[in-house]
Amino acid sequence: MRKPIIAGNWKMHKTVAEALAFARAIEDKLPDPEQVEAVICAPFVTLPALVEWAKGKPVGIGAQNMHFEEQGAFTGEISPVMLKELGVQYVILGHSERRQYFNETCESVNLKTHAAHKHGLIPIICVGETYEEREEGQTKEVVRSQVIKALNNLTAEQVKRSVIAYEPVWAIGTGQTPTAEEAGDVIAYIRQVAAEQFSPDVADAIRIQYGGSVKPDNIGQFMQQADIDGALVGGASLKPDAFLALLEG
Ligand code: G2H
Repeated sequence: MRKPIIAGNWKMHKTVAEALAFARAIEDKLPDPEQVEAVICAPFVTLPALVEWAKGKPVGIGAQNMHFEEQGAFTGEISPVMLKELGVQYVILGHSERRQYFNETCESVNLKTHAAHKHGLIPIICVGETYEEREEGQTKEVVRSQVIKALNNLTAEQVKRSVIAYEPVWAIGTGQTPTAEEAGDVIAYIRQVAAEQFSPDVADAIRIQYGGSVKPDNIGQFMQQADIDGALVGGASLKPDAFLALLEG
């Protein structure tokens, strides 16, 4: 049985003070970690305070990006070693905003995925088609290519510990979503790709989230799909009550 994983992606929102105010508002209401894995992926500068706050609480803390090198002349970058030292457990890789605005490629996502596993971080690997690709009927082809490249040369055990987030680019922050059935169909296809690339056993184990305009009032329909193991949520994860409602599914 795959445990659902609900991750908030705060993007470039919240100062340290705002992050801690959010944390205090949810800390007594977090759900049973046996039922759902709760994760907050926050801006780098808030991570030390959030990791400290989260100690002993049923919530994990993640970053939203990192470099694949351990150190070096990469001005402005953060390495997996630095995240690990802080006690960060997860890292979002290949979010479409990074692919679109910061030249993230399938190759760099693969290097980062290897680096995450080397340092014991759980990668949340984002894939998804643009509006034009969907209109041209290329969704599965695009997603297949992104998944195969991201997981290239990982071990079966590493893939099993990875999380994939299927986020159609046209659904991000727009209020538009595919139907739950459409999202479930693409996610079942991603599982099939993982079975071909690795094994049915690996495909059964890897958790695959849906992301893109998920809100408390639509998460339930996505979670009812057999192949959807959770959600990566942006805007709706910024308010404590909404985040708690998302964790309830
Ligand atoms: C997609 C998602 C979070 P939102 O980027 O990863 O954002 O829920 O605001 O569409």
